[in-house]
Amino acid sequence: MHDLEAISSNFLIPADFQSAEPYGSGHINDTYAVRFSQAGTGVRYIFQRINHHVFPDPVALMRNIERVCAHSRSKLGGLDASRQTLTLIPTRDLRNWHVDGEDHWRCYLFIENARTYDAIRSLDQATEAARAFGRFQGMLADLPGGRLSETIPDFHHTRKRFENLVRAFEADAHGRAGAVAEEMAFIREREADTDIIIDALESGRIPERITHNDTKLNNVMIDDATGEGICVIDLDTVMPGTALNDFGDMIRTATNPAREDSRDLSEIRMRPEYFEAIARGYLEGASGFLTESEIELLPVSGKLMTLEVGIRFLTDFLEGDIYFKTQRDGHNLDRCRSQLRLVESIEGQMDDMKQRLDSLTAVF
Ligand code: ADP
Ligand code: GN1
Ligand code: MG
Repeated sequence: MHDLEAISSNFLIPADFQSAEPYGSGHINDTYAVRFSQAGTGVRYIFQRINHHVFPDPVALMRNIERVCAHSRSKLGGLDASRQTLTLIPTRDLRNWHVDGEDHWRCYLFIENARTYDAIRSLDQATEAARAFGRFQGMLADLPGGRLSETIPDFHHTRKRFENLVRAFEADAHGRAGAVAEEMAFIREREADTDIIIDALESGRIPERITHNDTKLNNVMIDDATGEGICVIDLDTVMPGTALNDFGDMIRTATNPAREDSRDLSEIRMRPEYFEAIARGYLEGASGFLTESEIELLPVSGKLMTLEVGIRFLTDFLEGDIYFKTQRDGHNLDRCRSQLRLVESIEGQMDDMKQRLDSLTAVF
């Protein structure tokens, strides 16, 4: 726990500190909900310490976020913009982040009366989340000011993720390789899949776009009253990418009824009606900018993103749990196993997904 009273005193918040608590279930940053009294009324702000092991250049990252927030705000107009896009609170020296030794801190308005979900609850929620991510991509299509910085190079280079896994397995620095033979075999059988998106991008078959790159369900805030997907959050990885990574990660996180780290593999599955709900929302939100080649690859993208994240969880398990936050022994291995189970489930339903997508694209 950090001293949030001291940290928050560096930001231009005209209110009195009351309390702070760790918040949310993100795997990367340290997030706190901090409560203040503002002229007698309780208000909350979100404070985040940027994980500088994961993001080696926090200043470049914050410059990206400044541009993305300002552009989204200009697109939304005045009406309710502070609920539909993240709003950075400046520091007393008028920057959008505070440096404390090695740490970089930022502060956002707390979006109240809305929440994120770690596991999907309904078909409507899936459509709403996907629509929000689709709209977000649409808003950023004409972002001025040149290419965004790559906050993590090769973030979705699935082939390189595979190679890192093989290296970690061979090095076996923590003596865990013996426990993962089955998982390694499963992933090696699918090695060729790791090239599909990268090849499509490099050959020019699909375009580079500004994408979110971390479209898991709990990175979109859902309004408590209306159920609408109101605000896309967790903007650290907004950078050049492909629409397929964004769509695929929604399939990974919003078709499966179970949580990402569930140990009960029997409850893990891709539900095709949820695939359809996500595709509908995304196609509506992305309002016609997707190319035919992108649409063709949508069904397989869910499998590829799930495989990629499974590879990353297994790599981290082998490397001693240094990247993703963990709450128990074997947590990353449990997460990997659930992802691989989901890959299998998706593989068994490719035809069903394609048919559903065909019926939808006939309408759009
Ligand atoms: P991480 O990169 O660690 O995943 P996130 O930026 O996703 O961090 O934040 C973690 C959680 O904090 C989110 O899932 C969400 O529940 C909550 N959160 C983040 N930003 C806000 C905000 N501006 N208002 C309300 N809740 C927020
Ligand atoms: C991390 O930050 P969070 O929890 O939203 C990770 C994603 C993974 C995800 C798996 C910067 O997302 O890439 O897909 O965990 N973010 C980063 O749950 O690595
Ligand atoms: Mg997050």
